[in-house]
Amino acid sequence: MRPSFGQTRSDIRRNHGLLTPESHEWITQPDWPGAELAVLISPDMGAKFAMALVRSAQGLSEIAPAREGIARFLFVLEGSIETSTGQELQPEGFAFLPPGDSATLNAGADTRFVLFEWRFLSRGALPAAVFGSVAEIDNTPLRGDDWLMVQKMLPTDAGFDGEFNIMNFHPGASLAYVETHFMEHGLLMLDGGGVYRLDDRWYPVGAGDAIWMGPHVPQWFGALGRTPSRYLIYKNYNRSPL
Ligand code: UGY
Ligand code: MN
Repeated sequence: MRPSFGQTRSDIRRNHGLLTPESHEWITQPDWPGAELAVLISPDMGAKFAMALVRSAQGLSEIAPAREGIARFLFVLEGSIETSTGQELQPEGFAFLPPGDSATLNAGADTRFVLFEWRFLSRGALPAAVFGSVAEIDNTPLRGDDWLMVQKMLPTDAGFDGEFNIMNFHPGASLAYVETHFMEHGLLMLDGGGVYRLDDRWYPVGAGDAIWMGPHVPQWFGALGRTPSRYLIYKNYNRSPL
């Protein structure tokens, strides 16, 4: 598609959005010196969380913790991030930082990562920070189907108010049914591609595309091609609808 003719695959609707690379708007922010951010999902569109791509050519130093009450999840795409608490994240490394976590962030040159931020819903004691790497996380079949494997990056206990998973699709695999649920999603395609059904639309998607799925939006994915497809997906889990 030729962006120069005013076209894009990005499509923002009432209850979902597809955000494709050719329409990213890279901005600077006063509290992110050295970084450029493409904020793909934000409460302005109806979401209850924010999701951004962050890139830094020359590296980042001492990025301040999130604002009061806000949790962060970071997922490294390229380069490296180091926290002031001594954790180092390489590509496919991730960090969950609960509200109040005092770690500052540093990044090496040519780093790209995904940043999620949301107002944390605590049930008593806040969970501790979590650090890990996708390669170390168990891959388990979803509903017994080993063509669709899930890696859960965060512990599943009730102290967490959301989950961050990697969904791994064998070529030709699909979600078993069209899901509708009150929980939201923020998604980044990591590899491969296929067709994503959102509400009453079917979108061709590939690596680098991001999706917002609002509450109750009918959703389904079918993986196409000869290589596996993978996506990173957030879900505001462990919540009551009321
Ligand atoms: O966990 C989920 O709700 C997930 N299966 N949804 C999705 O991939 N769109
Ligand atoms: Mn879902």
